[in-house]
Order: sequence, then C-alpha cells, then structure tokens
Amino acid sequence: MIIEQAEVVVTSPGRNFVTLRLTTDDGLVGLGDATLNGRELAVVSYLRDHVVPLLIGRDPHRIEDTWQFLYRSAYWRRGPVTMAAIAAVDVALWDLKAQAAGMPLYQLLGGASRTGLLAYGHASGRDLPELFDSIRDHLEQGYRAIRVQTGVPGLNAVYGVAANQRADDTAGARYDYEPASRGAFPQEEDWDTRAYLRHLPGVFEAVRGEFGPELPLLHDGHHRMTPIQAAKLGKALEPYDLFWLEDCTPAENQQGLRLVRQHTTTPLAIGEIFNTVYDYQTLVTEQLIDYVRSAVTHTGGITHLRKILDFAAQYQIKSGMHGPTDISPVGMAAALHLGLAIHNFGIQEYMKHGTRTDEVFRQTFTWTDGLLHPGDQPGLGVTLDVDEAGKYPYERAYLPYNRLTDGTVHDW
Ligand code: CS2
Ligand code: MG
Repeated sequence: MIIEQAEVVVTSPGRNFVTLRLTTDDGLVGLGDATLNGRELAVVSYLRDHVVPLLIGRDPHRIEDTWQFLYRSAYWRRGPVTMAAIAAVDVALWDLKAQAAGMPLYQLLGGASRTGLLAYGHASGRDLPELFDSIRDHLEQGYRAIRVQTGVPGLNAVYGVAANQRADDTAGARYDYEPASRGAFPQEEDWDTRAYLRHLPGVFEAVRGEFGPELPLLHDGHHRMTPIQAAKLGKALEPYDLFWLEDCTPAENQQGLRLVRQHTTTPLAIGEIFNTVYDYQTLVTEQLIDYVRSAVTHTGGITHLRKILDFAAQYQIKSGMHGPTDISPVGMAAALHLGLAIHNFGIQEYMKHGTRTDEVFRQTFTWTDGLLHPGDQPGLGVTLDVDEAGKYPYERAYLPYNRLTDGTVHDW
C-alpha cells in the first residue's frame, strides 16, 4: 500500500477547519485534523507547500518513521504550526492502518481500558441565574462534569462566557461559545485580575450551594494570573473541591508552578497550548500538575501525545484532553480512541459541534449517560463529505486579545 494522494481540505461550516485527507492506491482514505484556531492558513501552507510533496509514494504503515522524518528533517522543530501539521499526517496514518487492519483505532492502540470516557461540558453565565440555567441545561444534556465560567462585575466580555446558551449554527449563531470571531482584526476584551479574584470564590460557593458537593466542577483560568495570584485563587477555591483549575498561569514559565503548588492542593491542569513533551518536563518530573491538557491535534498526533501520557503516567498524572469546538470532529475522534486505550485517562473536554459541521464530518462516536465512546467502525470512524465541505469556504477569524484597565496588553 502506498499514499497516492494527499489533499488539504479547508472548510468553514460555522468555524474554520483544516483537514488532511490521504488516499492510498487501494482506495483507503485517512483523515487528520490540522486546525490551529486563528492561524489556520499557516498550517495549510506548511502542509500543502512542504509536507504533501513528501508523502506521495510513501508506505503509510511506517507511522513512527514518518513521524521522525517529518520532525527531524524539518530541522526547525516544535511550535504550534509544525506540530499541528505533523499531527494531521500522524492521525491520518493511524486511521489508514486501523482501516487496513479492519478494526477501530482504539483496538490497534491496545484495546479499551474502560467502557466509556467521562466528559465535561462548558456551562457559563454573565450572572448567577444565567450560570445556574446553563449548568442545569448541561446536566439535562447528560453531562456528569461541568466547567464553570462566569462574567466578572465591571468587565464587558470575559473568556468562556457564551453570548447565547444553545449550540445552533444553522441560524448563523456560532455554537454556545466560539472564541474566534470572523473579521479583519481581533476583538479587544478588557481584563482585571483583582476583580476576578474577588468575584470567583463567591461564584463557586453559590454553585456548590445550589448543586451540592458531588458534581465535578472545573474552571479555566485561561493563562491570566501571575504565579502568586494563581496560588491565592487555588487556595480560595479549596473549600469548593474543584476537579481542576486549568491554565492558572502562563506555563512557559514552568517553574512558576512551584509557587502555586506550594500554596494550594487544588488540582492543576495545563498544556492545551503545548506542542511537545519538552514543554512538560519540569511540570511532570516535579509533580507540578495533575492533568495533561494537550490535544492530539496540537501535539504531534497520537504517536507523540501517547509518549507524553506514558511519561506522565509514571507520576500518576492523567489525561484531560483539550476538546473545544476548534478541535475538529477528526481531532475529537482521535482523542476518544487514544483516551479509551490509555490507562491514565482522567477526563475529556467535550464541546458539541454544530449541525453544519456534523453534515461535513460524518461521525460514529456515541454519547451515553455522560460517557463518550469512539464507536467500533474501522479506523477513526469519521468520514469527510468533500462536496458538503466545499459549500463553506474559509473565512478569516481571530481569537480576541486582552487589555488591562491601563491599556496594557495581557494574556487572553
Ligand atoms: C479553552 C479553549 O476549551 C478550553 O479549555 O482554553 O476554548 C481555547 O480558548 C480555544 O481552544 C482557543 O482556540
Ligand atoms: Mg483551556
């Protein structure tokens, strides 16, 4: 079997997606997600102009060799664009190999280690009544774990707080929360960490009061605090027994987490903007995090993320794979197959895609009683309807950015 065709399909059924589509000489089609929110076309060019010419004629079964070839022969290693491009190739090859073997990918990865994957959904509200409604809505949708994001008095727009509460892209509304906005320039949002630190503990006190002590609750600090502010928040949230506090401080400064760990036992999750195992070395070996947040799509694919999770397993650190709407159904399927097979699975993020997206990407995963399962079709279990995809051309979109009250640019 050889790779005969390699195409990069760009579509925008509500939001932009980039998919690598490999076709072999015996007609198998393998898919890989290469979507990098707000910088999609950079990965498209990396694939089309540099990687695709190297794939034609290759043996798709040689996944590790192809991974090493793409990583080392590029000379310029790591980084979000390179690792998203390599991830797309890697996942498409795993899809092909599992199809050729006639089994669902998780079987090829060692079989199921559980019956299904606990997943969390995004509840949010500008105020408590709206937040409570959103939590109830997610519980009705079957979620057994809930991420809580809230508005902050005095701030206009805050990360994670949906403008509308229902997933509906047919009417042009963009999911329950899609951070990237179409247009020529990123939207500016305002931020004030002290106001947020004053407000958040009270919100979790109210949520626990309303929904009780058992419901797993998660929160995303979205990279906005200094290490000492993150330590302070982690400590203030301890009475509310969070499942995790995510991205509490920008983790390029890995040792900054030492200060956070020193002051709080709130579990910490980090890694959605990481791209290789090297981003985790201090965090894992010094036990500074409890969950690896990397997505297959942004971390060099199944081949590399599995190595990161095997490394983390030695330290009892679990997976918490990134799964917002900018991870395509192909990237999501890859996460579910890997998540079902690994031992140190923790939880899976699950934001539902919209109707148009589900028409472009036909999926076979199941969502039952709060658990996800990738399904038992050979391969990933996702097919891409190229004609349907063709109906939605790329539309430039940017993630927002933050300015503090004095005008300083801040982490969004
Ligand atoms: C977030 C994402 O889901 C999350 O945990 O951090 O929504 C993130 O903002 C987007 O993926 C950015 O593209
Ligand atoms: Mg996050």
